[in-house]
Amino acid sequence: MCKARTLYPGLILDREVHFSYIAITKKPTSSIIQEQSLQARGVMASLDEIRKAIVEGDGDTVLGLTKVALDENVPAKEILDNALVPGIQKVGELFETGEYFLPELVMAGDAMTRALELIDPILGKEDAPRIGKFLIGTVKDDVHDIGKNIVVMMLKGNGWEVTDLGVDIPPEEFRSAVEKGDFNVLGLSSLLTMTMARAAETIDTLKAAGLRDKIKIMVGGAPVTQDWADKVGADGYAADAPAAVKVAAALVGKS
Ligand code: B12
Repeated sequence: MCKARTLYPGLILDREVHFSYIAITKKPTSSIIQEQSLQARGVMASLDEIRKAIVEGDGDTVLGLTKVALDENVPAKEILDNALVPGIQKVGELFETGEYFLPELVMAGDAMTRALELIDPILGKEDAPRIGKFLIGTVKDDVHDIGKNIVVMMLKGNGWEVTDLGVDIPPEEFRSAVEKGDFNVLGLSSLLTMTMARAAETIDTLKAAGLRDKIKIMVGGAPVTQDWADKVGADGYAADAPAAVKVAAALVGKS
């Protein structure tokens, strides 16, 4: 099905890399439309190869192929939505079914992070006017940041100015940033059931400091639900980055 063809002999990677025309069968309709449009523009880089390299935890290949795709003018958003995110989601499934262990997670996470660093500045330039200022971080005791970074990139790509505090951020640091800045929305990311409580503590800290009304608060991360968001008094919840963009816009009256 895939007609393999070497395009960039000068590209140095640590394993043999071949590029394929994108197969347009056995795929969801949206993906087919997407890839047909890529073909129409003569783009050869295979999003599927990038996805597979994420699953294999092969950071050098992910980086090399992502660079090629960008050189071929594939929009950063398409690389994110159709290669990087599906790749890391597959890794999560393999971990949950016991086929992958921690080392594979670390390698895939690292590969994903390297690609995100590459496309981040480009995503910020690809879109829309400024909507507002968004402050975000992963809560204390939690170092997961892949999902948060995707949220950040999609917000930037949709006109937000984003300040990312990073991971393992204590409530006090969020409080200080909210106090000093003029942010419209605060996003709290928690990936562990245990660290959801840290998000709730952060909201309480803002309340205690009299800052709760200064900012809208969104919570997210795999274990977080709308019910829980309501329970802890957040203004918004989103299950993924596209939804986060919509909810954030609605919170500042720009939906
Ligand atoms: C990659 C990964 C890691 C990597 C993280 C690398 C990194 N830089 O982030 C490493 C190897 C470091 C890691 C470590 C650990 N992990 Co881990 N990890 C994962 C894994 C496989 C994928 C997470 C991920 O990136 N998903 C892909 C992204 C795109 O999805 P996402 O994070 O959910 O983000 C999306 C949404 O949630 C939302 N979102 C995210 N943040 C926000 C914020 C806001 C404001 C909004 C609105 C939306 C939003 O939008 C995002 C984009 O669409 C998950 C399994 C899974 N299926 O989630 C386990 C998982 C989260 N890890 C788990 C565990 C247990 C751990 C460890 C404790 C393992 C250990 N024994 O040491 C440590 C904890 C370290 C710590 N203190 O934080 C468990 C958590 C169980 C639980 N419910 O508590 C999971 C669920 C695996 C499992 N099934 O057991 N992990």
